[in-house]
Amino acid sequence: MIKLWNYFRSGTSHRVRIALNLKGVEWQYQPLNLVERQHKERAYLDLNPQGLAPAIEIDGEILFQSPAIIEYLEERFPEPSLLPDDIISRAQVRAMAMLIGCDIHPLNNLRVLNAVKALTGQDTPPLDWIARWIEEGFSALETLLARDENRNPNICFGTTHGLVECYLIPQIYAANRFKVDMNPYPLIRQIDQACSKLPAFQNAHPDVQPDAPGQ
Ligand SMILES: N[C@@H](CCC(=O)N[C@@H](CS)C(=O)NCC(=O)O)C(=O)O
Repeated sequence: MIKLWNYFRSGTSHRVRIALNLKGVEWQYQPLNLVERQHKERAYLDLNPQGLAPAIEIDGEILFQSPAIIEYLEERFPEPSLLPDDIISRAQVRAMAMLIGCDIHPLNNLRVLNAVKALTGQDTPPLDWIARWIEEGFSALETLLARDENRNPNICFGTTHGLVECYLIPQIYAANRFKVDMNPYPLIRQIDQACSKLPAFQNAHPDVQPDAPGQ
């Protein structure tokens, strides 16, 4: 059985949960409490020396880094594919996903937010810092979505949910959590609405994970 060490509210964990669910594979939840710093405990560092969520046990191996995990899932379980068929479209889809995975998420990660708080002397989340990177990335994504005349309006690219949604939906969750104004992004909001009706996304949602408050 596939095991995923993850935390309900972690965006990178949420990505992998969506990818696993879109692939329709069974997996087991291994909670890793980031607030209690379980990701820095010896037992987890033995699995992932980087001490970040998530990590996955699959085919007798331990993998970490969510992009590497998702690429592995794509190759290991090719159907349904998270990527379009032709190589230019694949590169375009990866660019949309990386716009979030490389250029929004890392700047708003827990340890970066803690560093910003320490540098500024603030003891609350630096909301303007968080919004700045989300707004910059979402503006670019909204432009790409608007330019694409061939996509289904409920989907980021083409006609099936895939890699971009794995990255986008957790980033929207974070944007809402940190009260970022989503009004300027109607195309992104429509995709979010559409995904929220599908079991693969519903079952990956932070609020329904076993380690979420109230579960
Ligand atoms: N590039 C890594 C980033 C992993 C990452 O930053 N995970 C966050 C949770 S979303 C984490 O473990 N943060 C704990 C910390 O910053 O101390 C990936 O995509 O897996």
